[in-house]
Amino acid sequence: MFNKIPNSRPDTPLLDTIEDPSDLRKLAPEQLTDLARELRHFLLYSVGQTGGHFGAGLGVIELTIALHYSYNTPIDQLIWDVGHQTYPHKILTGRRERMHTLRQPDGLAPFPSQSESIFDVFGTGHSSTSISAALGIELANKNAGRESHTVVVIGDGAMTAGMAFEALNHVAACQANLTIVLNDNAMSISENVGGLANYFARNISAYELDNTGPVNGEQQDRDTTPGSIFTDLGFRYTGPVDGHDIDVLLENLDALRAHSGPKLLHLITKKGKGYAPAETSPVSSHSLTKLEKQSENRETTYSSVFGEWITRKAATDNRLFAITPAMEEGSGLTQFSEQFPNRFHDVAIAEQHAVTLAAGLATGGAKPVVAIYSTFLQRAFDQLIHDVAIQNLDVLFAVDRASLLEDGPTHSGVFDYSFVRAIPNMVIMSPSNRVVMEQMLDFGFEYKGPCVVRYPRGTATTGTQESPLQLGKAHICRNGKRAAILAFGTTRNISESVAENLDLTLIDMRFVKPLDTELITELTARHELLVTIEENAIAGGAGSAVNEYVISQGLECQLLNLGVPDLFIDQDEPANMRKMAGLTAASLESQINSRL
Ligand SMILES: Cc1ncc(C[n+]2csc(CCOP(=O)(O)OP(=O)(O)O)c2C)c(N)n1
Repeated sequence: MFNKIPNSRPDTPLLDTIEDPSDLRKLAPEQLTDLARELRHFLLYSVGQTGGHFGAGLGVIELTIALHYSYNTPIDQLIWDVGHQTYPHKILTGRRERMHTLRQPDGLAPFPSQSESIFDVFGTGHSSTSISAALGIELANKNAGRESHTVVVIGDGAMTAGMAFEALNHVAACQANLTIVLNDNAMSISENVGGLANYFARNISAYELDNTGPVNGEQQDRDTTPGSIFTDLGFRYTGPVDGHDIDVLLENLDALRAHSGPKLLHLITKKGKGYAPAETSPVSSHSLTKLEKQSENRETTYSSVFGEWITRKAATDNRLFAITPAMEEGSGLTQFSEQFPNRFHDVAIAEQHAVTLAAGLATGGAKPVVAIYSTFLQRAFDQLIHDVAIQNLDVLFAVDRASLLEDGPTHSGVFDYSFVRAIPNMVIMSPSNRVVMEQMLDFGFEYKGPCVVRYPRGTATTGTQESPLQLGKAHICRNGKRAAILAFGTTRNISESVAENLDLTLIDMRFVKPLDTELITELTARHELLVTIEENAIAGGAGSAVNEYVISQGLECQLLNLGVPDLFIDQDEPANMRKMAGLTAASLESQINSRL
C-alpha cells in the first residue's frame, strides 16, 4: 500500500523491460505481482506530475496486466469504456516514456485514441459506448474472416446507461463472441446509484458470504443468484471474482476464451486500490490536480455559484427538484443533496432519462432543474426536442462546462448554442459574471417554459448589479464608434479592454435566444461593423443567429464572427485552446482593426 505520491521517478526495473505487451508476455506468471506494484508506483508518480484521472486507473492495474498477458493484443482487441482508466494500459503499450506529456499539446491523450496507438482500438471519453463499438468490431472481424478476440472493459457506473443495455440486448441477439469484463467497484464518480448498483452489491454480498462466511454473524441477503440478469439475457456469466488477484484473473480469462458466444466476467475491484488516500476518499480521488498546482486557492466557480443558488432556491420553493446524471460533485450539488435528499435525483449515467424525467416532473407540476455538462447534454438532444420543447414544459437547464476544456474534444462544451438554438420554444441565456448568473437562474426558474443558462468551467467573474434582466434584452456596456462588439457569456470579459482601446460599442448580449433584435437593428444603423464573440462553434452559434437576423431584415452592416472554428481543438490548457480559437483580446483587436 502506498501512502504518498512520489516526487521523483521510482525504480521500476521490471516495468522498464516492457516496451509493449509482447515483452509482458515473456514474464513468468510469478513476476506479475511485482510488476503490478511497479506499475502502480509509476502511475502514482506520473499522475502526480501531470494531473488527470486517478482512482479508476489504480483500480485496474492487475486487470490491465492480466488482459495484455492473457490476450494477444493488439491482434486481440481491447475496448475500454470511458477510457479514464487507461493510463496503465498506455504505460504497458509503448507509451511509458511519454506519460509526462499526458493532456498536453501534442502529448498523450487523456483517453484512448485511435490515432495515438494501435492498442487504442476505439476512442472514448463519454461513457457506455464500449459494448456497441466492440460488437461492431467483432461483426466486422467475423465478416472479414479475421481470427481474434474482442474484449470490453466496462465499469458498473457506465453499465447504468441505456446505451450499454441497448448493446447487451443486441449482443445477445447476435450471439456474438464477445467478452465483457464488468469492473465493479460500486463507484461511478460518486457512489453508483440505482437498482442495478443495488443488484451488483447483492451479487458481491453473496460472493463475500461464500468466501468469508457471515461477518459478525450478520444475516446476508442470499436471494440473489449472481449474474442472473446477464444469464437471462443469454450471456455466460462468471463471477463475481477478485479483480486484484492476477492468478484468479488469468485463470478466468483463459477459461472464458475457450467458450464462444457472449460472456461476462464480473470483477470486484476497489477504486484507488493501493494508494491509501484514494481508497479512503474515492470520490475526491477520481481525478487529481498535478502536485505543483495543488496548493492553489480554491476560488468561487460558476458551478459553485449554481450550487449555492439552487440550495437557497429550494428552501423557498418546494416544487424545485434537482437532477444530475452522475455529476453531483462537479455540478456543485453536494450541499443540495444533503439538505434536500427527497428532491435530489442522481439518475446515474443516464442523460436521456434525466431530461425526460424532468419533462415528467414538469408535467406533474414540479419545477425541475437539470444540472448537466454541455458535452453530456449532446446525448439528450432528442429528449430536449421531443419531450421538453414540443410540449413547452417548464424545465430549467443549468448547462455547465460550456467551454473549451483541457481534456480536449471529447469534453469541450462548445456546441450547445448551436444545437439548442435550433429548437423552437427554447430560451438561452449566458452570464458574463456571477451576479448576472444568479439573475439568470432566478429568471429561468420563474420563466414558464424551457430555459437554458449555460456557463463555463472555472472561476466566476465578480460583477455588479447592472440593468435588470428582461427576456430577450441585452445590456449596453458602453457606446463607441464604428464597430459594436456583441459579446455572449464570459467573452464580454475579454472584449472590455478592446472596446476601450478602440473606442467601440460593447454589448453584453445576455440572451442567445430570443435575441435583442431591436437593439441589433439600431446598432446596424450607427455602426459599420457588428462583431460577435462566443465560446461556441461559429457554425450555427450565437453569431450565426445575429447574421440570420441581419440578413433576414436586409440590414446594411458588415459582420464578423469570432468563436470556435470548424475543427476539434486538441487538449491543452484552456487558455491556449482559446488562443488557438482566436478567443483572446489580442486576436479580437487585430481582427477588428483589419476589418475597419
Ligand atoms: C455520457 C457520460 N456521462 C458522464 C460522464 C462522466 N463520467 C466519467 S467517469 C464516470 C464514472 C464512471 O464509472 P464507472 O464506469 O463505474 O468507472 P470507474 O470510474 O468506477 O472505474 C462518469 C460519470 C461521462 N464520461 N460520459
